[in-house]
Amino acid sequence: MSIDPRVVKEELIQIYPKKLRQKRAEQIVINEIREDGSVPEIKANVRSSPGIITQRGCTYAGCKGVVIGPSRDILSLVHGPIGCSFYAWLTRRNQTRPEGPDAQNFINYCLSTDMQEENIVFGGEKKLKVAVREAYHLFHPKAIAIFSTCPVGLIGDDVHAVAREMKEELGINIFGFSCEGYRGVSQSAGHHIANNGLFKHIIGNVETTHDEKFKINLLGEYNIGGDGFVLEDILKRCGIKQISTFSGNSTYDSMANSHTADLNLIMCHRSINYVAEMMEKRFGIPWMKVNFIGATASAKSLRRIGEYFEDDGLKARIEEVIAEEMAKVEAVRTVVKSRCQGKTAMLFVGGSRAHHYQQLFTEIGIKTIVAGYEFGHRDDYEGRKILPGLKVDADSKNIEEITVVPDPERFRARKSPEELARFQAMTEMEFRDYIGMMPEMDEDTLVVDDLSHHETERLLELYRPDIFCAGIKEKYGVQKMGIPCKQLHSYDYGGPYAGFRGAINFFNDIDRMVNMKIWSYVTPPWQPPAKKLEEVAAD
Ligand code: CFM
Repeated sequence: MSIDPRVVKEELIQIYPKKLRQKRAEQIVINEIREDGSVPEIKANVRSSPGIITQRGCTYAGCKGVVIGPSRDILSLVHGPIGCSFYAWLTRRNQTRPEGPDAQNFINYCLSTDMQEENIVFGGEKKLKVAVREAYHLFHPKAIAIFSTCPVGLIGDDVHAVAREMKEELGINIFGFSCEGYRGVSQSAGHHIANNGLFKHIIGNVETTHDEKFKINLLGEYNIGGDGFVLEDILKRCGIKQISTFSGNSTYDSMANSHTADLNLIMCHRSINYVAEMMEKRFGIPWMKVNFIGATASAKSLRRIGEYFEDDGLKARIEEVIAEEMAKVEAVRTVVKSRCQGKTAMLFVGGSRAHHYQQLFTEIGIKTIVAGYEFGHRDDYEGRKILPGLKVDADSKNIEEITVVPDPERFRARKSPEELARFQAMTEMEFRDYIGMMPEMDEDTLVVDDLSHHETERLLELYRPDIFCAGIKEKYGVQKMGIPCKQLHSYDYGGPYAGFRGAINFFNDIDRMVNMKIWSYVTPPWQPPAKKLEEVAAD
């Protein structure tokens, strides 16, 4: 790539007024890997500026839609105007597989209190109670989660008091979330609020014991497009017992029983690291960052699990599974790579995938030239080592930090301090750590936090990448500029993309997209208009 990233950066921000230009200059960084392994500082997890068309969602989306929603038998009840429910209804492709035809599954439903003007003026608590009772009598769920939308906080309805009262009255677990859309700067605040709720109201409630030897929880895996199903299959074949997943294809009981596992594996660090930290403190379960996006990454993650449990039988089974799967991946990968080698990609997704998917592209020879998160924090970019020096701003202080102490009966250190130190010393382990996206990106690539619409257009014009990865809000604008856009939130209609089988799907889908001729027929808006039919005829 011959374009100087410094010139590009200047080009992206020069149109902005001075103050905004300064702010964006700190959110757009030219990557550099220094000798000590550190990377430049990036400004992240700060409010989007007015006038910017951001990709971000709201706190309610992060709490209800992302973290709690995928669990199938917690009944989600939204306290708010109907739009907050309707537009969030089944739009995230989190799949689930109930145990049988009679098992509870509420994912298809959309329950809302449908607040009206009268409730805004006189309060909505009464209406909320009526809705909770009605939902209970219709579905008899084990648990009901109440989610607050913006007006709830503005008018001061106390969803927590209602939840307590209804829990008493109905005798099931009912809890509320103060996840009003405006609570934080993005959906990231909603993740934290949801994590706190999981910890306070669910984890540790079910005491089933399991005899299996290698018990794990998979955290931050939401079964988008069936990713979770692929991983369940791999783990099972390796002989690893998955107690629960937070929260793809999960049930209330499995999450309530998750404190019986011996290791927490974190897929999406951004959305669930709080639960992992709290579980380690209260129950003594260590956590480890894994990545099952990409075949080599999957193999590496499985081997780390083998290392952690230090069992030769387990390690042997893991190697067998890797060998079997890798053979299938390689057959497709080499063909696809021969067609994709040298192409370029840009990735702008959430708080985790913009990093994870770079691995998959690398495996087929596609280079990521620009990437960024919508709502990642500095540690998602630069790695958790920066955490001790991180200033907590007013927006983050808004969210409750739970003080966690060891559970007097149930705390059990899974590994001794010596064992932990030994793991920590193994650089490959990413034990209680996440190295972040930037250390794994090339020098001189651009890293852009909270990308704006204007910047998207300029980047596309300047670099003309072979593929742009983002979401539905960006997709068609990008494609009208003649560049294919892969949705990395929903996977368009495709997937699964996780694990080995997922990698094969991804390679084939990307191969089709970057090599499809149709894009060369699109006239981008900045080029002269295509000739009209009569002009062509006159030629
Ligand atoms: Fe984690 Fe996610 Fe993501 Fe996320 Fe999301 Fe998502 Fe995402 Mo869309 S939990 S941060 S809030 S990996 S819904 S499954 S794709 S933005 S990169």
